[in-house]
Amino acid sequence: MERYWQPEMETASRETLTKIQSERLVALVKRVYDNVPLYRERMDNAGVKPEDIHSIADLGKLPLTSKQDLRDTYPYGLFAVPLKDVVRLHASSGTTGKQIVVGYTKNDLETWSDICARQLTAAGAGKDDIIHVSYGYGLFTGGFGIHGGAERIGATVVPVSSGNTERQITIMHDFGCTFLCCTPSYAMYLAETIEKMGVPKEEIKLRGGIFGAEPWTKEMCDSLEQKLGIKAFDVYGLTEIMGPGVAFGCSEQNGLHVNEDHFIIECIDPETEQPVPDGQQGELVFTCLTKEAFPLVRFRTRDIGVLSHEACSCGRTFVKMSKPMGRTDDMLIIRGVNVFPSQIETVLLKLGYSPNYEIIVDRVNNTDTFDLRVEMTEDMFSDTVSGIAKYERTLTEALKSTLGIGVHVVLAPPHTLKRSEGKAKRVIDKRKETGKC
Ligand code: DLL
Repeated sequence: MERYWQPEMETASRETLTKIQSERLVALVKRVYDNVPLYRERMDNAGVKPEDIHSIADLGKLPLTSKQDLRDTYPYGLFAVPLKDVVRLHASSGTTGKQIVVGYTKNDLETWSDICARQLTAAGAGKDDIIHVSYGYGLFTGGFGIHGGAERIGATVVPVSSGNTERQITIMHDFGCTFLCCTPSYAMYLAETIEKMGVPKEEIKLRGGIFGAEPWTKEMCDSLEQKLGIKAFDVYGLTEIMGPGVAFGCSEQNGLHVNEDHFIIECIDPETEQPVPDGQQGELVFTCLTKEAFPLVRFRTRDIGVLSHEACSCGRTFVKMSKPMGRTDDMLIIRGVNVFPSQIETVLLKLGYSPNYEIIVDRVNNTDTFDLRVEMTEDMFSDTVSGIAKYERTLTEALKSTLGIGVHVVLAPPHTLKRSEGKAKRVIDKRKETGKC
């Protein structure tokens, strides 16, 4: 049976949602025009005044905002309230450039806890649950975000944060944790470590998990459910917009509901910047309707997804976005072919490999090289040399038929590739490191 945290919003009619979004958009545009010089300047340049925005139908009149705008205004240039009203700062990791800083007022933190409470409730968590949070606590939004939601629903929160994997298992076992929140790659590592430590599966009380912060496939979800004996739910978010909870998975386990009373989502063609229809892939763009400290307008996420307004069996009316298949900047172009790491993960899991892999791309004599290091399972590893060569051939062929491009596969012994305690780093693009592209 599906439960809701705020049913009046989560199941509101499209008409009500449109009305709420329109009212909030009008107020937002006025707020940013009055308080954020960059927005005022952009709107003036585009010849748009706050009075021109009457409803969400006018959204397209507003200029788009990019990650570069956030970097250019570092650290506080896009804040819409004085710093004295900001009660918390978080920041992005800065792995793809200069880090960006985001702020929250007291009300913003309340909203954040509510949307994470919706997520946890949709996953079936409640007061009686003991929630093990292994997302990093700190400037990363994962730990504190989910933590706020877990406290809001009255659950018992175990703020373990990331790292020290064996200790995490001991805590999970001894404290009787029933829900796990971390990246899917770390959940996989935890599952592997439970097995390695010889902890009997029935002594681990987990029944659900909320995983996100990185792309993960349906196959990875099935595998996690089976290994940990849980129901696994997706959660999507990004530092710039709020952190975890911007969109959340429900009992249908197919797509993520966007919290539309707080965020407007658009899906655009990244080249033409025009909206694409439901069902068609595009770049996701978010507008923060209610945020006070750091409200972004039409922020280009670079995440690629698909929207659907079809009715969901869980009863929620919020639009659904597909699992983001990656970011435009995660997409590799190898010998002219577009390759997403998630396509490789799907093939690996279908063929029974573990989701531990490394993609290494380089350019030698003006030609791209494409290597994939994959760990064998224990069973594969104990096979004969010719048996292993056969696995290698089968995998190479399957990848070629999915990706449309040849890849050099190297099978590594089990447990030899580096595990991640947060977001997994799957790609080593030496062309970028050496300035060859
Ligand atoms: O990863 C916030 C978060 C924390 C989300 C915990 C979910 C759980 P950033 O570090 O700013 O914030 O990274 C945001 O991660 O633009 C996506 O590319 C990716 N991402 C986040 N969730 C998912 C997901 C947090 N469920 C970036 N599936 C986003 C695929 C995801 N990619």
